[in-house]
Amino acid sequence: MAMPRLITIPFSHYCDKARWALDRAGVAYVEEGHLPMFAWLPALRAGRHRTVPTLATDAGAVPDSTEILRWCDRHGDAPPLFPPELPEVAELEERFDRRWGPHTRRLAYHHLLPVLRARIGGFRGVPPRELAITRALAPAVAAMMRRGLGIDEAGVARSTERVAEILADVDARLADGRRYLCGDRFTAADLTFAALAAPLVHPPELDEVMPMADPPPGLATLRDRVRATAAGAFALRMYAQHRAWRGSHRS
Ligand SMILES: N[C@@H](CCC(=O)N[C@@H](CS)C(=O)NCC(=O)O)C(=O)O
Repeated sequence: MAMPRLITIPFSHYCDKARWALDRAGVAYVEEGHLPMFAWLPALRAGRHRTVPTLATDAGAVPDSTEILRWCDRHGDAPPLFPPELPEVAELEERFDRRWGPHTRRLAYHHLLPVLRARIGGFRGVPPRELAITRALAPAVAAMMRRGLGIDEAGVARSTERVAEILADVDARLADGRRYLCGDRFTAADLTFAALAAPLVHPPELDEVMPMADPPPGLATLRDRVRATAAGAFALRMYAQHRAWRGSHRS
């Protein structure tokens, strides 16, 4: 069997969700990183979706992060991310995918796009040509991303509300002292919540793929506010305790 190929935008939180599951499952894979928009073609070529992550395998493409987690349960050697006896895990995972990930991303890009040109660089594994083109066309790229991600006043206000809502839900869930969102073991719910929190909590484990040592001031303030919640601290703890890097992308 040829080694699976994971097509990514290296700093995308949905991509780290997939990479985390593959690393945890002990699956060897090669990562092929691209910048936003440049990832469309390779993703479409591998599967029929233009979004990343897309996992290209001998048996076909797995073009969605949740499907990649399920693929890891079938092909990996770690305890299942979706234990059959915990149907609640799939519900929570789906909720975080739809109501958390898009909003953490929108708020982070809202702060990052105005300084896009200065932030392009240091992404391991991205073709230098894509970096050069994105840097040269930074204002146009930022405008396209703003349109694509709905980054305007109304969008930012809606995402601010959604983020507060999910943080409050997760705070409430953790209030009884449980170690994980669905009880006493790590599942897809924990992995998905933490990975999709990354644009706002900046886990140090992602320094190489999502360099955030020096975020713009507005994002630093937001990061500090989110880290101060029980849910934000929980996301950082999931990274610290469960994010072992193993894939062949770590050259
Ligand atoms: N539901 C998808 C969402 C993935 C997603 O939104 N990927 C973004 C990068 S963070 C993407 O590829 N966007 C490109 C596009 O929408 O054209 C998943 O879970 O894999």
